[in-house]
Amino acid sequence: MITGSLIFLFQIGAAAQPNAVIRINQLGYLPDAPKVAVFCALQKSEIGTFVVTDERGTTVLERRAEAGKPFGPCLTTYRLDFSSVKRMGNYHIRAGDAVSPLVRVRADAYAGAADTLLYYMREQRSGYNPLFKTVVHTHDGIVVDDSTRAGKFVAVTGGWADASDYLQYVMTSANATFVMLMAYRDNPRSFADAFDDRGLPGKNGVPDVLDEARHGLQWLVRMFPSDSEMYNQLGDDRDHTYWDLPPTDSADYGWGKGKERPVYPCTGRPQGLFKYKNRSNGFASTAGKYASAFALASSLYTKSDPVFAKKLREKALAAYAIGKQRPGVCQGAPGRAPYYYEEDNWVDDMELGAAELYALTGNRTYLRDALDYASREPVTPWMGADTAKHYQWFPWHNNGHYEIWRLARGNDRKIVAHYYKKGLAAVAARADNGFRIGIPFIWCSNNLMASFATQAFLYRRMTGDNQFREYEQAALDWLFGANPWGVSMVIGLPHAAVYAHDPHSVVAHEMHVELTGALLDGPVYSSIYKNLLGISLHDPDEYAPFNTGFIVYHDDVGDYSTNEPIMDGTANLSYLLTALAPRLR
Ligand SMILES: [Ca+2]
Ligand SMILES: [Ca+2]
Repeated sequence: MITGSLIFLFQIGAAAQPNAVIRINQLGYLPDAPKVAVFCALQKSEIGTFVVTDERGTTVLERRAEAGKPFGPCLTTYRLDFSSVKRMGNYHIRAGDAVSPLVRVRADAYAGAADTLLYYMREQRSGYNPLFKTVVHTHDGIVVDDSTRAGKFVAVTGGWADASDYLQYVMTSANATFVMLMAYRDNPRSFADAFDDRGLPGKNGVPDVLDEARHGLQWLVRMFPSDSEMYNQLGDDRDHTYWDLPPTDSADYGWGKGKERPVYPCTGRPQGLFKYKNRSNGFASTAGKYASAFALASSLYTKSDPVFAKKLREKALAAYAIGKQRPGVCQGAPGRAPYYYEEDNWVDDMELGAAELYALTGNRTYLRDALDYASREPVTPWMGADTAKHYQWFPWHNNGHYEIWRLARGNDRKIVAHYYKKGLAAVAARADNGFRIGIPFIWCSNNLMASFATQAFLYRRMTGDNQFREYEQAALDWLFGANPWGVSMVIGLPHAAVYAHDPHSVVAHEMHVELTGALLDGPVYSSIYKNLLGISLHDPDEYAPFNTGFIVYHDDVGDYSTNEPIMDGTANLSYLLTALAPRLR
């Protein structure tokens, strides 16, 4: 086994030494979409034209390559625009000495991709977990950091582990739930039904995306049990002490290994039981997210489950009211380590909550609130910036603007479309390179990439304006292989052949399973990678020739900064993938 792995690594290492490569979207290109492959050479070089051949080897296009600016390890880049190839089929692109992988042009290039993401969501389930076929984390949890309720047991089993640790956050889980509901609402016929409510194989008459969203909703309901108890986080980074599996999680929170996990409420005050404190000063960032997920769900369940819909409506109204009373952020709570979710914005969350409550109730006060909140943060602040703190501006794009546009009329629609445009323009202004990428490479860069592409897609739908189409496509292509490493950032998508086989995940590592559907954190600035605590590669770096620039990516279990799958980012990508997919029925 070990010998085999070493040979495999050696072969990949040997194969990864070319002077020039052609990077493509391995999932494929839609016939009418812009189609660009990127030529990357590790030294200065020049090419003239590129050639596209079909399956028979017949040349279908020969064109001049468009020189681009260097990017990372690619000291030479050219953009190979083959948009005019619209006939469905398989192609290869040749430029200089480089040959591309198989290029797919298909109307159904994205069919089933969003359903594939759901495999990872199911694998991340707390409560009943279909991978382990047992209930995991059965003792959740005991309230901490609350002057009146500390020590109380609250029944909050369920939801999803956030990433490869087992911490759980309302911040990310409510957004994941919202996005999956939104994806279903806008594209109900693009999702399959092949799994039941427990996540086990077998259809149950419910689209699988709704099975997954409901699993999230049930946990969110438990985390907001009454108007005076709004919980925000389950577990803390003491979880990281042990490298163990969910059913045998031996984290010790002060009352013995494998016992109850701590439950953090929103308090409106800085939190942290030990040395490190966050900067919490309110409830609204969390309250708005509860309100938006509950309100949208209530609308969707009105006919199929009126009892659940009524409960969700009451909780949406209550959560929103709390957010109005207690503006400010309710951040992730650090434990022993300095890292936590440092969300600094809350008007985006209240905007989305208000928009969904307007959709649910028809009460125009909520629409006025939504427009007011929107005007206070027109652009999600990472857009156009070099850097940001960890999850400082979350969600990564503001779905609230799109939701307002769906519901409003006249000039209000133009206003929110213009807000999106300003953010897109700020990122595009930084994208003057061969890959057309303008996001900052902070931790979880793939989430920024997916959100930029989604915002650009929504803007295009809202306005018909195609001025950011090239950048939207470049961000999408990046996620599926048009990046310096030629790696699809989602594990196990059929047709996207090159992806991570050694993610930072104890489940993948110990169980020898592939985390199908998982979106990885993605490349980071090499300066970030070098300064993280306790990070090191376990194996030789098969992508070493491409890790010489300002950003790095490693397919290595030891790299928790670039190669860790992430739940909320995976869910966030589901909207765009289903919007690009054909209807199944
Ligand atoms: Ca189902
Ligand atoms: Ca926010």
